[in-house]
This record gives sequence, structure tokens and C-alpha cells, in this order.
Amino acid sequence: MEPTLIAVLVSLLCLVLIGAGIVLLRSRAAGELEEPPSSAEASTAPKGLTDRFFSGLTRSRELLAQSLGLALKAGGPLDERLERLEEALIGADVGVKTATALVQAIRERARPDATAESLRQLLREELLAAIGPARGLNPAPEAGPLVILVVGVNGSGKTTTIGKLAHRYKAQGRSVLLAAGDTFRAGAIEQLKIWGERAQVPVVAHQEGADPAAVVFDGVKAGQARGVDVVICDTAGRLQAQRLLMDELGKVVRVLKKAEPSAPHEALLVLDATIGQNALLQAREFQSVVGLSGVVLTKLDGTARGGVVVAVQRELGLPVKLVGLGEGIDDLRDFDPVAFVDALLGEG
Ligand SMILES: Nc1nc2c(ncn2[C@@H]2O[C@H](COP(=O)(O)OP(=O)(O)OP(=O)(O)O)[C@@H](O)[C@H]2O)c(=O)[nH]1
Ligand SMILES: [Mg+2]
Repeated sequence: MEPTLIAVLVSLLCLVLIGAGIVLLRSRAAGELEEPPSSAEASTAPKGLTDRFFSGLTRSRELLAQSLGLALKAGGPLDERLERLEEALIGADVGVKTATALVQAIRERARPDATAESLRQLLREELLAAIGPARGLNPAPEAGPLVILVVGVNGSGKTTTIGKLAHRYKAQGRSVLLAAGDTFRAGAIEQLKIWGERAQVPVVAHQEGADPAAVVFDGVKAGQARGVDVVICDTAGRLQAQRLLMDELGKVVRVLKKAEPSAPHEALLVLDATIGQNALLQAREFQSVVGLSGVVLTKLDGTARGGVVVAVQRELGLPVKLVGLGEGIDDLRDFDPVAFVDALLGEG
């Protein structure tokens, strides 16, 4: 065979091989694009805050909607309609005292022939007045770190909230330090350290069984020494009836004040939104021992009994400052009274 012919055949062969390669690569790429997204990707789709309030409060809203619809729409004397409204509010975990006060306020403003819509509007206004304006977390003091103490009964979501809060402050460019004040429950220190890693913030911890007051003292001192912006102190879950543990919490606060007299600048009670009226009892006891500055309402994404928010704010004067809408690090939001009331009344 002529050498030129061989050269032509070899070049032809190369061209065919290159062409086949390109076709193969293209079809692979197309195949990859056509693959469905993995479940992990699918589950990270963002969801609007109002939507999440709305779905979190489904149970409360449904309870309220059934009886509220009846109470508002049915004919008959205004007094009878308002009585039914009061029952509906109690059924939605608003609490007897608060329901009575709300209905009394509506009675004073409603016309005898009030339409269902005007009663609903009055209820919306009175609920918003009872809850009060949105209240964010307290600002940092003039000098030294903002010290946040987190308390509540077992499993209410304290440690998870601390992890989320640390992440939020970090995202705002603030430096954070966590103090592992739950030395009581096995595994609690490790759990906080895991949240510290996730949020990429340091954790000050002693051994299990150590004095929690000493841990938070060291946490605040370390925060001051390192020039940290925010120190968040975890504490062990305790029932409000456990006297010894409640006394221990009193000591934690006294010792915190030795480290920094103006601390804690924020004392947050973490309440599980699924427990309803029991939240009021808890709040009262913790309030008397700690002097709370606000409430974090967790698990509002579950089968929440959200009406209790109104009672906590009105009867204890404690603002709900934050809400937990899931177990993830981003699932913490400022409490928005308007979104909340509209979700409760079904106006999402
Ligand atoms: N769905 C949902 N689950 C939450 C939320 N916050 C916390 N949890 C879950 O509630 C459980 C208890 O949370 P923790 O943060 O350990 O509660 P804790 O108050 O620190 O508990 P103790 O330290 O044992 O008193 C965990 O399974 C959390 O994932 C929330 O907003 N929504
Ligand atoms: Mg905990």
C-alpha cells in the first residue's frame, strides 16, 4: 500500500474515533441532566415564612375555624355568639382568662347586629393588641459580650435553639461562644459541642456532673477575655416542680452576675408549642426563679397548639421573640405577630 494512502486511512480512522468520542460524551452529559434531583436536593427547597407559620398552625387553626365559624356566623343575640366565640378561643389553647378578656373587649366594641366579618376583624385586632408588637432579641451591652441564658423543661428544644441562634449570629458577622451548662444529662455536653461544630463556634465545657454555675461563669469570663460578641449558656432541662433543680438555676443566675453584673442580658424560656396550656405553668415558675426576658416557641412546625402564645404574652407579659420551625440549623425565625394571627385565623 502506498504510504500516502496509509496516511489518509489513518487520519480517517482518527476522525471517526474523535467523532464517536464526542457523541458519547454528549449523550452522557444529557443523561446526567435528565437524572431526577436527589432527595437531599429536593428537600432543601426554601419555603416562605408565612407558609411555614400557616402549616405549623394547622391544628390550632382547624380547631378554631370549626367553632369560630359557628360562633361568628350563627344568628341569635350577640351575647350568645360571643359566648360561643369564648368557647372557641379556649378550645384553641388561648386560656380561660385571656379568652374572657378578649371577648369582653370585643363585646365593648361590637354592634348588636355585627356581621361575622366584622366580628372576625375585631377578634384579629384584639389578638394583635394582646400579643403586642414584634420584639427582637435585646441588643449587646455597651461593653463586653451579650450574655444569653437559655432555660426550659426537658426536651423543649433549648440546645437546638442555641445551635440555630449561634449560626444566625455568625451569619450576621458576630463572634459567638457557647457555655455547656447542662452537666446533668448524659451526652448533653457532646450534643452542644456538635452544634458548636455545625455553627463553627467554640464551646466552653467542664466534665459531666460539674457545677453548671461554674461552667457559665467560665463561659462569660472566656467571652470577655476573647472579646467575643455573644455568649450563649445552655442549661439542663428541668421540670418546674423539681425544687432542687430550680434552686440550682437560681444559683446559675447569681453566679452569672458575679462574672458580669448586668448579665444575663437575655433570659429565654424555651417552650414546646405542642404542649398547650401547660406552657403557662412552666413560664410562671421559671419567671419567678430566673426573671425571664422572652420566650422561644419551638416545634411550631409540628402539631402546634399555638393559641398559648396569646396567653403567655398577655398573662405573663413575656414576649415571644423567636420561633422554631424545624430541626435544621436555619429553622429559627423572629416571631411575627401579624403572620401568626393570620395563620391562626386562617388568613394566610
Ligand atoms: N420539629 C421540631 N423539632 C425541634 C425543634 N426544636 C427542637 N426540636 C427537636 O426536639 C428535640 C429536643 O431538642 P433539644 O434541643 O435536645 O431539647 P433540650 O431542651 O435541649 O432538651 P434537654 O437538654 O434534654 O432538656 C430534638 O429532637 C430536636 O431536634 C423545632 O423547632 N421543630
Ligand atoms: Mg439540651
